[in-house]
Amino acid sequence: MRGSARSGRAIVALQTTKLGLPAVFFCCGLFFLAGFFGSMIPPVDLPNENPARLGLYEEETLEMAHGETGEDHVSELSFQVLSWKPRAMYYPNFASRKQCETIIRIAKSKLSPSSLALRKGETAESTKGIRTSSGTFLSAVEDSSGTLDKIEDKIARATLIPKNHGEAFNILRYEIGQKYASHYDAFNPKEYGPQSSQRVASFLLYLSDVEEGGETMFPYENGLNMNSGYDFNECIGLRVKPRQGDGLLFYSVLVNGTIDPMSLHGSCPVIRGEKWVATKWVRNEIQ
Ligand SMILES: O=C(O)CCC(=O)C(=O)O
Repeated sequence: MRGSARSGRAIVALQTTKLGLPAVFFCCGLFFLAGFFGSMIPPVDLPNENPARLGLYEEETLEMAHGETGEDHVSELSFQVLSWKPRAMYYPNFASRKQCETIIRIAKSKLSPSSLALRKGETAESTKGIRTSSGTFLSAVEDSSGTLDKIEDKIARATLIPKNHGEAFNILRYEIGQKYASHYDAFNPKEYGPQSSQRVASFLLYLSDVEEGGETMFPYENGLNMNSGYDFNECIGLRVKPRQGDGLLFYSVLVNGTIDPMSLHGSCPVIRGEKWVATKWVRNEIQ
């Protein structure tokens, strides 16, 4: 009892003790001096550690010596690997809505029915119905707004292939019911005859959303459906829904330079809405 009464008094004494003004000034001064001198101490060098990797300079990018054709800055390009068979990557927000609308505006007045590269023995008549969109070819020099030029630069960074390997953009519009049956972008010389260069990669920039349908499909993704008598008009396999401003890159040629059989792809029919897409075919030779 007595012990607890004593400790009770001590608590009361502590609670009621007040610091005088001089003591407060003294403490403040002490903290100020500690901070001032502390800031003058040089940072300790951590051997063998890159400061950026340690997260010390989050806002800074480290400058790196670069070649004549290189870049003086570090930048990010976010993407998702959709498939390794075929190699297909998805780039969200690759272009802005304004850029997409500019491209559509330029292309709109130039559209004509899309055509096909014909295999030996094929005619326009025998291939009717395979590709039913309309479209036009647009090169960056035809676009005084500079939008296509900027997009080309970005595609070169994504593909890691210089932009002079790209064909002109093929801007496509699919209306309801229109589609592109499954096909290869690469040209097999056995079917198309000798080629002076080959399409190695395709970059699709979706210029519009599509309410329903219009997906880009890869029916043979990861070897699926390859031995089942696939009907090239059927919309199956990996399907990528178009979203305005997003990009899809896939490679038609394997690392060893041969055509990737799994790069077969097409456009499912549009069911509701309208689909706009800008295709950039990238070749193994300068264009
Ligand atoms: O429109 C699509 O989604 C596919 C286009 C295409 O296959 C092509 O242009 O080669």
